[in-house]
Amino acid sequence: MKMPLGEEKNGACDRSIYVNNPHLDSMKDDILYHFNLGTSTHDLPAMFGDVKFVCVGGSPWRMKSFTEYIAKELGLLEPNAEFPNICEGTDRYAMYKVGPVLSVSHGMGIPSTLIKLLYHAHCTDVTVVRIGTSGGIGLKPGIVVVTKQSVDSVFQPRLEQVILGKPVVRSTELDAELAEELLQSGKDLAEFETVIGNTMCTLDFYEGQARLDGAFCSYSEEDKQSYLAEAYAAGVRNIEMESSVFAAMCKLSNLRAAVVCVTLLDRLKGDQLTSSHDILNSYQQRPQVLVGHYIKKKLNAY
Ligand code: R2B
Ligand code: URA
Repeated sequence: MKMPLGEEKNGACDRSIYVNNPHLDSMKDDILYHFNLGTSTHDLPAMFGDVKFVCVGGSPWRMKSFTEYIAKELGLLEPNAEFPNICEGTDRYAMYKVGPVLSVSHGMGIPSTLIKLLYHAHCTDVTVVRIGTSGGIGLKPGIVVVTKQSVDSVFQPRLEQVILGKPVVRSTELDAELAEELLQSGKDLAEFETVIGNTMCTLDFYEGQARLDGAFCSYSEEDKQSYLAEAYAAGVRNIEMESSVFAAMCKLSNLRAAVVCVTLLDRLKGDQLTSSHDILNSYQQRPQVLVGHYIKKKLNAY
């Protein structure tokens, strides 16, 4: 569905995907360059039209392993099944599909191209979940945080983006009902602790997250602790780097969206990721297990 030019609201109660770009109408084909896909080279509705759940995360490995996991959970794992990377031919993204679940790695940052893909594929009633990693505040490592609100570095639920040199502020509001359902999935599973809280999204891993171990640092341990205490008081329970742009884009596109990130360390106790790779890998699987449980429950309810 196309929105009238200049309108950025989504008060929609239908479940189609919105784009807001009048120029798209005059394009004979749309090359989704970053995915190595396009509207004239690929039959996007046939390839993706049945997608109901999209899971996005930073690492290609994690998103492939999520696809294998969800295939098993949904009983869609054929013997010797291979899941080819749909974006083969570009190393920017990895994308896998099994049944109605699309799994996409985005590296650092989020592709708005994904929204165009879902739009061109005429998808409806899609739920998008970012599954990721984060630094916790006052939480033991390994706890899964379902985001209530994605907030900026002054704890406001907004994203400022510069368009044609002018700042545009967008809401980063997420779907409250979906967040509660995901929290419930975590509780049903009872395999690890799951909490709900605000997630602070930053542009930088070091100074942006009040770390003392970056290339640059102009503040003290006390300054760091008092900033993190302020964040905690504002309801922030974890920090990562993609939720705000993810939330803002999903809201503009009428996509039901959530963010589920595991904490890899407690930032009140340190800045370096000192746990072993095996431990970190096992933590990273927790959001996958939680979201897998949620998807299975939803599909069984259809
Ligand atoms: C979480 O982890 C990454 C940084 O290590 C970043 O992509 C994020 O949001
Ligand atoms: N990802 C982040 O952005 N910050 C952390 O501290 C850990 C993972």
